[in-house]
Amino acid sequence: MQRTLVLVKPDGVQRGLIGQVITRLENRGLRIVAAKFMQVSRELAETHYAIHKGKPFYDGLINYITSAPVMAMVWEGPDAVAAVRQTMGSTRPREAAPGTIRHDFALDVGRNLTHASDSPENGEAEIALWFKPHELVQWQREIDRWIFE
Ligand code: D4T
Repeated sequence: MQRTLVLVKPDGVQRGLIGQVITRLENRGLRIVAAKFMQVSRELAETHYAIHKGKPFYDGLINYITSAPVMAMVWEGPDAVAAVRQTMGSTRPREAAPGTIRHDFALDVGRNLTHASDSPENGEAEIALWFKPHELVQWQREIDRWIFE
């Protein structure tokens, strides 16, 4: 079972889309492992987006993610990283496939609603950055055997 970090970014929270994002991930069959509603510090934002430091959009990205609260979550499932990114759609919402969250709810890359880890390794690193081990809940759903082969 693979795990991935999901953020509903400030625009998603302000627009009342937390529930829609959770519903789509639940509908897909993914299982929630952790969630917290939080204001992102500059320090956390800069660590999370360290790879983008120096890029033209970096300052805007840090200001955006720290501008209002986010919903941070961990989800798991088979190939969860790829599955969640598929459900989110392309980083640039106007290139995202119809039916994906970013296609259906967004237009601009700087207001693309969600974040999802882009590899299993980054997923584990991001989960460790955003959550303490005791915040991750290990559990089974009654319905798991009808979703996980
Ligand atoms: P996140 O990390 O937010 O899930 O986005 P992606 O993983 O889908 O895409 P990314 O790391 O390439 O970009 C991180 C973040 O930067 C914003 N961004 C990106 C931007 O504002 N302008 C740009 O040109 C790019 C490439 C959007 C997402």
